[in-house]
Amino acid sequence: MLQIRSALDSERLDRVEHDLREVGFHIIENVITAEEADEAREAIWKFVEEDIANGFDHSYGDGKIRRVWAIVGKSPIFRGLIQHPTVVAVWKRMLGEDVIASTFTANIVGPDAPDGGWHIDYPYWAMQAPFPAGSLTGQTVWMLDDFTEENGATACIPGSHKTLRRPELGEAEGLESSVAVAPKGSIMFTNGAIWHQSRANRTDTPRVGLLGMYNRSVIYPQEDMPRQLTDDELAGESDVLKQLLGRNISFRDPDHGHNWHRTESGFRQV
Ligand SMILES: O=C(O)CCC(=O)C(=O)O
Ligand SMILES: [Fe+2]
Repeated sequence: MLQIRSALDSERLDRVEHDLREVGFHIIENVITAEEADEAREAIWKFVEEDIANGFDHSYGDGKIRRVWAIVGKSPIFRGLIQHPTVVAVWKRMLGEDVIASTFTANIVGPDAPDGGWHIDYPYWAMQAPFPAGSLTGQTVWMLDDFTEENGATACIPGSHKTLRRPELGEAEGLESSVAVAPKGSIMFTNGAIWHQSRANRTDTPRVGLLGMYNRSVIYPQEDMPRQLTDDELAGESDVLKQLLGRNISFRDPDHGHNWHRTESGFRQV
């Protein structure tokens, strides 16, 4: 089981915030132990096998990069990681106390995979530029393998989030990038607007990462987070997890919300 050792002290949190605003990313090493990373990695491989058996296999990048969706409902390990205090502290600071999760998936960059392509993350890729300044969303890259120069680590272009737009085709190629090299169990936080990609994997071993995105609470999540756990499954879970899954947004609650709902007999306000 996941051992929570320490959350961040306020000095480190200040540094993370500074880097996310000014540089666009920040790495914290060894947030979980190598053994915990191994356990999570093994669980992901089980899901891959299940996805293949069920016909839900999602791959791209010449079929060599593989995605596992909706992992939070699939194992208590990921219910723990999505609400890890270090992660929640960072995103509460950047995105508000009422932050929600937007998507939590695994991304597996297999042997000989090409680079993933320079991009920005949701909701920016769904938005017209210029993007609003200030953070709408942030990415959490959990490294379940050592990330190296050779095995498909994530690369970012420092400062590119400040352009408040997506890269033009080919534009990022000539720019200096920074590769997230760190031991398994580490996290890279990124500003969701930064230009980034997974690099090509030139080794014979898959590189497994988890991607946890967090949004300001008014932004519709990328995955259907509220329904990843049933009411029964969620009953014994923490308030933080309920919040992250968007189960505590009172104005959206169909029974107690303040917005208008369509019913058989017209619209009503509840
Ligand atoms: O797995 C990675 O290194 C990054 C992938 C990524 O940026 C994404 O899927 O949005
Ligand atoms: Fe991305």
